[in-house]
Amino acid sequence: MSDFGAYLSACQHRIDTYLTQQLQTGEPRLERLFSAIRYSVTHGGKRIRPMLAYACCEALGGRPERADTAAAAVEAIHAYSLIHDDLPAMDDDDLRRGHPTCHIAYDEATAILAGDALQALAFQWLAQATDLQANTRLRMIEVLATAAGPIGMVGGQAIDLGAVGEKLDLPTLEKMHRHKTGALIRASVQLGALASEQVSEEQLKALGVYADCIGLAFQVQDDIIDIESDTSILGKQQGADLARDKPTYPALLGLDGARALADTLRLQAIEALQPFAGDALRLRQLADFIVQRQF
Ligand code: GRG
Repeated sequence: MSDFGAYLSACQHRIDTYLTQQLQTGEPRLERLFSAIRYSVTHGGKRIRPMLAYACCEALGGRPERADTAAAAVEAIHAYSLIHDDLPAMDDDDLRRGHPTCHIAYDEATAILAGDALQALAFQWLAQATDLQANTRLRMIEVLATAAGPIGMVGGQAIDLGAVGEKLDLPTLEKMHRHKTGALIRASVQLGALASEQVSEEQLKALGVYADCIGLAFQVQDDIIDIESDTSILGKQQGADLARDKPTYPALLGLDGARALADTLRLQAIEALQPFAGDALRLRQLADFIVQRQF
């Protein structure tokens, strides 16, 4: 395994252990709810957001344990968003990460509550992280609430739902993704940086540029992976027909255009890390990983 592969595995192990510890209950009447929460959080997932939080904290000289709460909070919000996105009222999906979705494995009411609980837990964990200064915790709560709420992820989901059946142009597609997926990726970077408790406003600004570039690159690559898997299942013509009907980057730019955009964003992200020199190795590698991943 490469050095970076080992780093990813170590981060995944760290956050999985931390989340599993946090998501236990001794109350028998709450066991079904906690079981649904653990099922949704611990059944797979690349853990890109926690990795960004850890890598950012480390780039600023903070030890990984300082970023445990930040990493867990962003992953909890991400897990809640996937549970709710899969519900019949939204995407109505039966499978997530190759397993039955939460409302199929449990039931719809439990899935709604599991998502609600994860959202609340994210903020509870941040508020209770007494190893961090009170003003750091307050700022982290503000950053995460803004990213998750109506001018962030929830707003992006609303734009997406409101545009069903419409042909979106490139600026509208970008706006939707900057809210829906980009906002939480940006928060992962910001929370990791704040957890170091030694980040300047200038460094936060540079990391914001990095995060915006990788956030969009993440979505472009996600669209590319979707088209490539449709094409390998349905064949080239049907895959291309399906691709044209969805508001995606390959539909608007062609597959080669989308690949070029993802790479341009990757390079812009890496450029934004210049002030951090060698300290940002993991963040550079994560930018490469986000664009080169095939899953
Ligand atoms: C329901 C409030 C609410 C919001 C939902 C993020 C979102 C908004 C919906 C997810 C829909 C989706 C599949 C978007 C594409 C990009 C994306 C977020 C993919 C999943 O993220 P990964 O690849 O997932 O990091 P894993 O499984 O690795 O954790």
